[in-house]
Amino acid sequence: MNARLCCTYNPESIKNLQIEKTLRQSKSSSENTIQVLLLGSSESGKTTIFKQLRMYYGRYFSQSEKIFFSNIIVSNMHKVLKSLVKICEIHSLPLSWDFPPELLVALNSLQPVPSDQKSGPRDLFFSLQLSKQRRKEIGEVLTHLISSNSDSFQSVFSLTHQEAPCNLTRVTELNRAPPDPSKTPETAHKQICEDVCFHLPDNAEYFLSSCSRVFSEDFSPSLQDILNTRLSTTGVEKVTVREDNIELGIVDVGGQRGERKKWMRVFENEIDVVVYVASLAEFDQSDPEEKERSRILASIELFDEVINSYFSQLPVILLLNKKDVFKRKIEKKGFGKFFEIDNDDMSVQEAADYIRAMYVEKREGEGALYVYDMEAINTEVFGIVWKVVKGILFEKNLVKSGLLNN
Ligand SMILES: Nc1nc2c(ncn2[C@@H]2O[C@H](COP(=O)(O)OP(=O)(O)O)[C@@H](O)[C@H]2O)c(=O)[nH]1
Ligand SMILES: [Mg+2]
Repeated sequence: MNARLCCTYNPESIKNLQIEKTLRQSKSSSENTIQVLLLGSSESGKTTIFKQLRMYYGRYFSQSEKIFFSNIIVSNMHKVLKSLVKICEIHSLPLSWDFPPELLVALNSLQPVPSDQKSGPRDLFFSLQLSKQRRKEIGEVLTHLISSNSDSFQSVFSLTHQEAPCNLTRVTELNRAPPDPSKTPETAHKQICEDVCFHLPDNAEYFLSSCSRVFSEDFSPSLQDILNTRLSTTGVEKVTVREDNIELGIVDVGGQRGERKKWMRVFENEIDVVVYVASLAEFDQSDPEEKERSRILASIELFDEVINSYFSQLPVILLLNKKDVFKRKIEKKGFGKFFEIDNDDMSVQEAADYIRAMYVEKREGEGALYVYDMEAINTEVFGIVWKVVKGILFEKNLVKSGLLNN
């Protein structure tokens, strides 16, 4: 089965094959290994956790990785500004395009990657080999755009739920009962896309307030900058660490919904524990891959598949991530109305528990389920949660080597 599926691993098939081989070898060569698979829908925070893990075990980022991330940050900032401009347009907030002539050329050169260029990370708008000069030009354009529109951009961040860049009635409807996508007429679909999906990336405020620093001559990304970057994962990444004579292999996968299912089959027999990462903060969004579906229900459905079919025998650790964004959203927008709950005074923890229950009730299989709230962006919180998770993983290793009963 693996050999057949490998054909689809393009463009990273060789690397992926090597990782699979390593997974199988480490599995057979030692009982003192635990293979952990990070799963979850896109943007839930898997790669952020993967980065934190690297650092936790002293695998710091090299100079060339820092250069790579500093370019991703430029791309992320560009994306943030595009979303901000779009939201301003939707809400008729004034926008100034009054650029000094010397900046106009640079502004006009900020073109997206042509849509027919399918290979490579799709959300990169700039070459990863940004020259100093190019970086400077982009910096001047983005800085000018931000400073001349700061009032409107600030208004976007402080929009209340009535004006928020999502259609409340529509999201509530999606959260209650997702319609059959095949029955959605094209026009309605278009309408939903326009209404529901303009949410700002989670790193918007962070990078917007870091603009002058990011474009300074001697910028080198800090750990916090790297954790805030967003680059959709293609293929598989694996890190292997050793602690207390136990080898932990942690695998981060990426890709679209269809791809994820293939990966799950590939890893079915190789993995000991699944860590499912779910974003608490997506309750007010539609699914970016299928705009006519609720994003949170799509994640719960994927979780259902993971724990009740592909990995039904395995222990699953559910990490409810992005508690910080969740808290901010609830304070601004409330929670109950998104699920037609009569009480719109729910505390942050009550709301988190409500989402937790939606996931937990999917549990049918025999394997254990552990659930923790998480803030992957926060190294201190990550450290606390990881210690608990590690305890579970190490206990599983004892079970595997026959020292404990399951
Ligand atoms: N504020 C905040 N942002 C987060 C958190 N976890 C992840 N992110 C951000 O969410 C975006 C998507 O995260 P990523 O790890 O790439 O998601 P993946 O697709 O599941 O790998 C990135 O910009 C991260 O910096 C969190 O707990 N809080
Ligand atoms: Mg990822």
